[in-house]
Amino acid sequence: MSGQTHGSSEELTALKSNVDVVVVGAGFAGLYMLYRLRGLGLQVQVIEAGSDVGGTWFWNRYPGARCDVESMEYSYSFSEELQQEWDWTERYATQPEILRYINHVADRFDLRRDVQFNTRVRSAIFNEATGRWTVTTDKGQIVNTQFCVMATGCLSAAKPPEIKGRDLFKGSTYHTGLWPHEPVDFTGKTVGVIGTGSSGVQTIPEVAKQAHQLFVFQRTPTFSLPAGNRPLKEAEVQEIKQNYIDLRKRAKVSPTGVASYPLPTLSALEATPQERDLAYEFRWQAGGTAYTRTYKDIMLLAAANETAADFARRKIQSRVKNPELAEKLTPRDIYIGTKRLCLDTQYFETFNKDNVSLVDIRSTPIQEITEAGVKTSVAEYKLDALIYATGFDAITGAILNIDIRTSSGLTLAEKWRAGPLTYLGLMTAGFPNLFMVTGPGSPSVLSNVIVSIEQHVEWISDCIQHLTANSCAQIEATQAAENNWVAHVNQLASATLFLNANSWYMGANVPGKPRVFMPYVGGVGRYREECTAIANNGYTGFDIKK
Ligand code: FAD
Ligand code: N01
Repeated sequence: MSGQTHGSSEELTALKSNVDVVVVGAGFAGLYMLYRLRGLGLQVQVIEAGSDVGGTWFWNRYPGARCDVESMEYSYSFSEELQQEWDWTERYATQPEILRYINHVADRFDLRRDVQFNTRVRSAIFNEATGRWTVTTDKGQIVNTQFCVMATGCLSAAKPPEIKGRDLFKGSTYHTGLWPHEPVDFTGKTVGVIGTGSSGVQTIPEVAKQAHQLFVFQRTPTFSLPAGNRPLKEAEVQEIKQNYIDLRKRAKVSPTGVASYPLPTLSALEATPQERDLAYEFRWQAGGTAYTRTYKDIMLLAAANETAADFARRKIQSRVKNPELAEKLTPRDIYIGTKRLCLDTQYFETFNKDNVSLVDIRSTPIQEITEAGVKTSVAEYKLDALIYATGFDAITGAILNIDIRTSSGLTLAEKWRAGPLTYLGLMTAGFPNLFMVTGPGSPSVLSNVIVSIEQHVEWISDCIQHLTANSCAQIEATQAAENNWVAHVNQLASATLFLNANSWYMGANVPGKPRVFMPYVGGVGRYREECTAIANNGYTGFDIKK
């Protein structure tokens, strides 16, 4: 695969061998964690597999990559100076712009000097006798630390598909989540894309502009809305900046971490068909994933969901000229929103181009990758380049790629064999002083992730400060609190339609992964309240030791 670690950053620091906190990952989460912990006067070592900061935005350099939460909201809120000085140029920022922003943050707060790049954490072992963790890297380096923070990302373990013959292909191969740093030119090439989730939907229109011929291998048609991306006007940026503090406050207590999303109060089933069409049309034109928040019961009741799905299907059909092709691109057997809703720029219209062909691999499955290209049950597609837009081993993948265990032999992999078990998505019983940022059982990927990251980072740093101030060495989630939390998370999820989808939220995209709905659906605001109350009550549900 062409997307190894590249980049310019030197290894700026020698790895410290003894610290207060090891933070794994230097994306939005790891960098803010470092900033906060430094502010407490702690010795911190961040370890990052990539050659520079950025996480998601370092790795996902595929053409068309951009955020789907508006840039003015998809950014840090912790520094008023930072949010005033940075100018976003588009409603949904491109990957290069977001990466420039993260680099600016790293420089502005002088963060790089505590980050070891090009280094992957392989194991973290808790010594019950000393109460400290031993972290080992792929270079054989060892760091001894009191606390470990996994800021490893929910969508950072790229997942190629299990298709026979993947290594045989003689052309160029790419994964959207491991894209090379040098520009890739598809001009004049015959290209295949496997996967039509958010990454595929963004990259397909861009590759189609260059490729001589593009074959899109689609297993499941996708619900996607026009993003409505556009340049931001100076006046609107200034207006938001003048009210930034208020906007950020509203985001923090909202269900999704997005202040500008509506709080629906009406049921889709109480509206007339005409009223619904008007309401859906309004949301459609507005752009953004708030479409499924047009009514309060879209994600709860099948009949309500069908009204939103039906409108979206009609829109898809109006965007594709050939009715037979339009039908193949139209999702029929999935509730809208139960797989992450995609936002696109000209995705469906791209299939009207002469150089773009849809290969429906549900009716004609891929049998193997050959030296020449992709072979389905009916044809072999000869390709110069093959792009896997096949997603990630999400939420638990990056954490479980690290051998996390205790000296008495408890392993996280074994503990989570039937699905992740956490208290608040922040800690897991049996593993003292090990924190997760946006871990399973927290709102994470169902929210504006930066809002959820900031909340977790602040909670963790406040917790460490509390321990230090009270001369306490250790904190651990109790088994009872964890059991209750897991039951609560599952109970909330079971009242929604999410459990019906073969989604990565459910682990369904990874063979053998337990089918468990991993995020917390109760909303960002409600979740924050629970976390804050627990801390204010002296860390209820946690065992704290001197
Ligand atoms: P990441 O950015 O994933 O960073 C984790 C870092 O940890 C990575 O750099 C990785 O290399 C490193 N790491 C992992 N394991 C190890 C290890 N063992 N050793 C060393 N380093 C390790 N969210 C939104 O809210 N809005 C959006 O619009 C949005 N757009 C997205 C677009 C794309 C293409 C993708 C893939 C995701 C998007 N997300 C979006 C989710 C996005 O992942 C988060 O918003 C956010 O960037 C996550 O930051 P993070 O620091 O938690 O994790
Ligand atoms: O991954 P996905 P993604 N054979 O898992 C197909 C965020 N993100 O990288 O549906 C054939 O969603 C699979 O088919 P199916 C966002 O949270 C955001 O696109 O399993 N096909 C599907 O079509 C997003 O949800 C943005 O039948 C195979 C696709 O590959 C998350 O990251 C942009 C296959 C995978 O879709 C992941 O998105 C990008 C196989 N063996 C990402 N295996 C924004 O816009 C998988 N597929 C902000």
